[in-house]
Amino acid sequence: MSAPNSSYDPVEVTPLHPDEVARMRDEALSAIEAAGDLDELKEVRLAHASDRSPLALANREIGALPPAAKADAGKRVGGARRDVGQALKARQAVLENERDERVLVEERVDVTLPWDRTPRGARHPLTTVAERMTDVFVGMGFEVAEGPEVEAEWFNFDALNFEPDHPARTMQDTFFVENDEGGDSGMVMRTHTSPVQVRALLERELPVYVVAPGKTFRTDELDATHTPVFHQLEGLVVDRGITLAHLRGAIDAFVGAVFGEGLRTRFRASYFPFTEPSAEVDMECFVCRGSSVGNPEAPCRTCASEGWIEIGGCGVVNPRVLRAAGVDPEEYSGWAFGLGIERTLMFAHGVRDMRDMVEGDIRFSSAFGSEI
Ligand code: FA5
Repeated sequence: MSAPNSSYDPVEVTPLHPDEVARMRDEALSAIEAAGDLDELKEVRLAHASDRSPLALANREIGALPPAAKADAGKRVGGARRDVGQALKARQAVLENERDERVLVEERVDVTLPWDRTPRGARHPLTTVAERMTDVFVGMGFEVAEGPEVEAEWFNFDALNFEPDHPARTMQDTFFVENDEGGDSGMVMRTHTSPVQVRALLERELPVYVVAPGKTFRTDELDATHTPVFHQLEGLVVDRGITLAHLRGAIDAFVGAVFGEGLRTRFRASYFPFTEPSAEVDMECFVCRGSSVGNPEAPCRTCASEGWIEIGGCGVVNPRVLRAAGVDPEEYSGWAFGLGIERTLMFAHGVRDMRDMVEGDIRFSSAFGSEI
């Protein structure tokens, strides 16, 4: 191995010549100063401060110098690289600052601009009325029960004491559900919420105090007072010592809460296979309070001058229904009611035509406010 070349002059090594080092440094500093944004500065950093930059390559030459020359050359190149590093750092800070200020201006959000240009939706009044009706009974201690809309014929009819030839089972009233082969599936679109009575009795411990709001289906034509898809609120109480007087009290409380205090109610004898005795529930017309009856001078559109408005059906639960649900009618008795929710909405808010409720015109819902 030969001895180090002691006559080696670093000044003669071109990249280490003071003028050359100064030139590389000045070139780097002016490139840094000229960088207009952070991307350009990144390019400059690569060109003048990376491992392949002229100053880095010059630095490598120092290793081959004789020891005596290393310190001087190292100081020169190291000083130049330090100047470049500091200049890069300073320029980086300036450019980042400029970028932040630009972003603040370009991405400015004017919080004073109107934010609700899209009209707010409104819940359908049927939903809010159904909830209000339900709440009245929940306030009295009732629980909310549910059942399926596609219901077994047994729950919809048989368990409720509908004879196999009952007219309500025929195609005029009921949407029957076909099986995959197009035959009888034993399922129907429930024609009322009364099947929930049987489900509640089978699923719950006695006593039972439940209300069941829900969708029901009948093959009725859509007209001003009927729709094929409508809603009912079912009520059921089964306990010891229950009488019609309790039913009357619950209905009066409901009418008072939804239509106004002090309105009278009456039961008109009727027939449902699942209640005995059965009745239609009427309430006093809350518009004319009966003053239009026999008074052609002041007719009432709400009750057609009859003084009374029908709001649903009710009755004492037929012992056959209790037996079908495994309840001993000797020990327990009960009553049930079914109120039409569309009818309640019509009367409570003066909606004249049921078709308005189903056509989905947002202006109809909006008229009731955006109650949520
Ligand atoms: C029934 O559906 C019985 N399940 C009610 C019942 C329950 C009686 C518990 C006894 C005990 P009805 O078919 O009368 O009864 O219907 C009850 C209410 O539903 C009607 O008063 C009416 O408000 C509403 N309703 C019936 N058919 C339609 C229809 N096509 N469109 C809108 N509302 C209807």
